[in-house]
Amino acid sequence: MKTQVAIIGGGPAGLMLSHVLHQAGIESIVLERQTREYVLGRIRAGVLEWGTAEFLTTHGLGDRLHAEGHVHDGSYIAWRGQRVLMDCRKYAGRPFVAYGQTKIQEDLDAIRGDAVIEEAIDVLPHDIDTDHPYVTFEKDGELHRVDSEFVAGCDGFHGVSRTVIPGIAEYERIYPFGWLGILSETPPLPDLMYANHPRGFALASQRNPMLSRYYIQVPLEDTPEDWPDDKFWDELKRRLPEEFADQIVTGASIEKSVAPLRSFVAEPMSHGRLYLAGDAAHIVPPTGAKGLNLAFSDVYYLSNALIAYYQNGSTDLLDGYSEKALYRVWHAVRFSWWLTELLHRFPEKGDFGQRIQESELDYLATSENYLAAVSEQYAGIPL
Ligand code: FAS
Ligand code: PHB
Repeated sequence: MKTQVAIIGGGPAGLMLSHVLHQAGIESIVLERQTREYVLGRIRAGVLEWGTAEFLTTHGLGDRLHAEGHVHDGSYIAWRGQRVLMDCRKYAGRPFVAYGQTKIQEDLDAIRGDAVIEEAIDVLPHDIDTDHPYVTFEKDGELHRVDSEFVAGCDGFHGVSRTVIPGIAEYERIYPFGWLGILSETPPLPDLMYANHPRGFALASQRNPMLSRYYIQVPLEDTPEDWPDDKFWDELKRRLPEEFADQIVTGASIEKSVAPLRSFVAEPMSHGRLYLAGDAAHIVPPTGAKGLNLAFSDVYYLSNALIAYYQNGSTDLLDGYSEKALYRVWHAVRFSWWLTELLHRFPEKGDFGQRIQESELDYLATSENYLAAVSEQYAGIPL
């Protein structure tokens, strides 16, 4: 097969890149290891920065997002009976949208699913240091080859693309706990709420008026089986302020999973004709709700660079892609690390650590400048 851009990975980054390039008349083929059903069935992010919502809307993916997404001015942080609003609309001039990644994947699949070769096994990029890279893969027991001019590595943290970049630098922090998340067909709290509590972190989030998403911090070795629904609801309610715990409508969980927390950045994000985007190059703990938004900001920069190349032969944006994307990546990685350190229980830091966190939160409640700075970062820096 022959194309202009061979894209490895059919998650939000890979499909959005293929779609934006297609709209600009640039061909691409997307190679996805899993089945279409598997990719569509994953439960992940739920918060879109306004810039991401605008990027999706500009490219024809705004209808259901604006019809079913829930626009929020900000999210609450609660601790020791107090709470503050990280008010994105007030301090950054733009709100955010609660809209599930599952729905975005469905919207992208509907508009660009035909470009995907699913169950593509042993995908491997070759000759990325030349002007004629190609990608090989196996499907139905047969070996296939895609000749291209560029390769985009959108294959997530466990993908192959990053592994073929020689001498890549990796920066990592692994957190000593995970997030146990559940989905329940119950009405959510009106706003998102992050809670710091001596028993551990908790988050109340949402997908739609009858679909709630809740998370609690758990030891990494815990499994969903260790947390029957009743035990989960009891623990969640203990960690949220009483007046909100009383509002929680409980019910049977329809999904329950534990996600490890990690901060990770790979540099550079390009080598020769291979360009990384999304989780293939960086991972953030979900505390700052930045993971999906960073994937789309990478695609925003990379698609602009490829379109400029195909429209006027300019390689300036391609040459500057890694540096430009990494500036926004480190900004989000730092904010997500800071919020994770502030809101989670670190046993090794003891009660002194808990008091330090609470004192920082008290300062957040008394300093409008500090709250404005935090709200601006939660809103996300403009693309
Ligand atoms: P993805 O991982 O979504 O997609 C990569 C695709 O490449 C996958 O479909 C994979 O099957 C495919 N692939 C991998 N290796 C391949 C290979 N060798 N060949 C071909 N295909 C290959 N973010 C938040 O903001 N909030 C959250 O609550 C949140 N929860 C998360 C929970 C989990 C369990 C995970 C893993 C992530 C979560 N994230 C969350 C972050 C998430 O939203 C990611 O940032 C987002 O999915 C990144 O999109 P992609 O870069 O497209 O990577
Ligand atoms: C979610 O709704 O899944 C969600 C929301 C905010 C976060 C992380 C996850 O910070």
